[in-house]
Amino acid sequence: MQYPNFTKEHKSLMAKYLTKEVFEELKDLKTANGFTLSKAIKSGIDNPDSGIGVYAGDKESYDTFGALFDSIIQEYHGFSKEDKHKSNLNPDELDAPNPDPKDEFIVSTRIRVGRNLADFPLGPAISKEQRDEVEKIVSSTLGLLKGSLAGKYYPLLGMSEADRLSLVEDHFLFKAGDRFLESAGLNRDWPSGRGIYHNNEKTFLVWINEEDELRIISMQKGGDIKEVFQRLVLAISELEKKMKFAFSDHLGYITSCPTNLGTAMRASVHIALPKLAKDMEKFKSITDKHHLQIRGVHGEHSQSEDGIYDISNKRRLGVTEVQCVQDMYDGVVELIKTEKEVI
Ligand code: ADP
Ligand code: CIR
Repeated sequence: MQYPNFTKEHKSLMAKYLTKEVFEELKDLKTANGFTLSKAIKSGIDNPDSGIGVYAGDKESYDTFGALFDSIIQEYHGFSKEDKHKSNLNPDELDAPNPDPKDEFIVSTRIRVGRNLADFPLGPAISKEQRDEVEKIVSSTLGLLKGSLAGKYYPLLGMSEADRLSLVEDHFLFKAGDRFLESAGLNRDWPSGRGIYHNNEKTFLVWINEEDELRIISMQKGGDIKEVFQRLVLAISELEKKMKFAFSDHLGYITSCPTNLGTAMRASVHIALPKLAKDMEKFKSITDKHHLQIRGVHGEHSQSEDGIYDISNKRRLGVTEVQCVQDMYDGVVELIKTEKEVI
């Protein structure tokens, strides 16, 4: 493998930190699952507009290719090689009374975590047989859930195109054909092994074998952020009794994209801020202060519609789950206050 031909358009953290020296050190290394540097960086090379540009094939990738991953993790999360991740999933420690009880601004709230099974490679290095096995293990385990978490698994294989599109449009299901995931090898054998589990109300959902083997999701209309967190915590604790997830004391929950390490949590609201949207500088100064990210309403790399934005925590590693949600909550309170003040 030759040193990549980076252009001016390659702006990812991978392009920034893959110096010739780092490349020479890592170019011939391979993990036990056969994952290599060239597989790890392919997405960032194929997609010059990547922000991160790198994926891991297994937990071992974070050690083997540490000379690259550590710098990216340090810059994105402000988390050093010596730091240890901390967890706190106690909803009693979250201070989050509904910031919008009249439903004037917040359309919906969603909190998700990524998880991967400890005994399998991550999606970029998994084989079709292993992926199908993960689907079987996870969907049958979900089938054991009771009460408010009880639901049904809908595999993508055999789902009508109309049903799939309506689940995507209504924000319940992942999109197909994401070019970043495509280059990372995460769309191989599509749609086999992929699917969605949900309860009847679609307030508790699990995506199987998208970017991570599980995305555990709690969501509902309105701004009762604490209720959404409580449901998620219940689901995580029930699933942890039945499955062993990939985890390290240093990096927390192991995910295929380094931005998701640690809590693997993204807590978001869809919120209407049409006035603030006309002053992006002010908007961004508030989101930056609270460590938040702005996305469009159809997920990452989408545009906003009708002044409605997806606002979520940016920090996930080295902060607890409660802090991730608190970051989002505190920022949303300030955004609503400012939106009301703008004439
Ligand atoms: P992820 O949350 O896994 O990082 P995306 O940014 O791609 O992934 O979002 C996945 C889906 O979740 C998209 O359809 C998006 O519109 C939806 N979504 C995210 N936040 C909310 C929210 N607060 N309310 C409703 N849907 C949401
Ligand atoms: C990029 O580098 O822009 C894409 N690979 C996405 C990175 C962040 N995505 C994420 O949180 N999963």
